[in-house]
Amino acid sequence: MKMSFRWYGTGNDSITLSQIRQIPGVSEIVWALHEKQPGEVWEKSEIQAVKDELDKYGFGMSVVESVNVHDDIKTAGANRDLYIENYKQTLRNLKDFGVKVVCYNFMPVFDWTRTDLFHPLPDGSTALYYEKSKIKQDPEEMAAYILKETKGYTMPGWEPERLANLKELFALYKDVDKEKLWENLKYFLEELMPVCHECDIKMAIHPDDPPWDIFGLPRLLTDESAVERFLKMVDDPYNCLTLCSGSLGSNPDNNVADIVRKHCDRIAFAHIRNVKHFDNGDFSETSHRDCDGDVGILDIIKAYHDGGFDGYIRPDHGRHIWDEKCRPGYGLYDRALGIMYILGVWDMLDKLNKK
Ligand code: DNO
Ligand code: MN
Repeated sequence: MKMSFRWYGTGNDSITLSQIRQIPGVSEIVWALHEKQPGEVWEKSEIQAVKDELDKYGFGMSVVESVNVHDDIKTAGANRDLYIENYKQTLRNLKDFGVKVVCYNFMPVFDWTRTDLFHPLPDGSTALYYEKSKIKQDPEEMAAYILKETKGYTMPGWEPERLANLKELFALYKDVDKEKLWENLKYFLEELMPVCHECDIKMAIHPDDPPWDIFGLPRLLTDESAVERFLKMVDDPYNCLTLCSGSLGSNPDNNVADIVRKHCDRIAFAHIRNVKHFDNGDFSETSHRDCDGDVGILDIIKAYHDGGFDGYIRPDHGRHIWDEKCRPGYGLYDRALGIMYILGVWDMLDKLNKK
């Protein structure tokens, strides 16, 4: 297992690489060229600039999160083949810098969705929160709500520029039902697989978050049967998962540890996050400690350990604690605590196994 930490880049993140270096056990930075639009080629000179920064602190750059997928690829739009060619070129460029895993998602229009980015918890910290009753079925109304509630912060996919074109974005998906979306995902991956083999880069899809349809848009990667369908659909060792315990774990019916036990060899990247469920389907993100949430963090870590997981792992979102001002879910302190929790469990399992 290789421990990593997501970092948004100098000037784009409140956290510095020298701070991250002081968290025990982190060898890799999970990075991206965040200013790139979906469909654009990531140029070698731009990747080199990130490498130069990471090199100063001895960090690897093996995992990219995310190379976002253009809506034309998701909808089989007019320029899909052009954007797939660009994606292939990006993979070839990333290969030269030792990238081994590319995380992406295939959610229509939006990336993850919450109704509150700084929801107060009883201990005085705040966390990302999803309240079903606050989801407005009309996306325009939802966009206005999000812009007001998020107070200048954005969730990925919810950037004001995108929200301004919401009608056009929804129009692109009007004939794309779940089956069509599966077909488009298959087409995309079958095109990429030969390049993944050539470059030794695994494509690792992130599950949908929350793992159910919202705003009438279909979502695919929502439960164990969908994960199985996905892995069989393109049955290739380079077609992998970013298994996010918090995303799948927001649905109480999903048993994430079971998925790890069954598919450990196809998980290239593990996101560890805990979530607390409420009876009405609302959920709150919590600390990584097992008893603070409901996803079964200890079982999940044990399943990775038992499976001999040698991929990349990172704490996913954390709470906002100790008055930290940071990107929603991506502060330094609670994610560092999460790392120490994960490593504590992992080291103990190592030790017990050696006896
Ligand atoms: C939430 C995060 C996501 C993830 C993207 C991947 O769980 O891990 O924002 O980065 O969905 O494309
Ligand atoms: Mn995640």
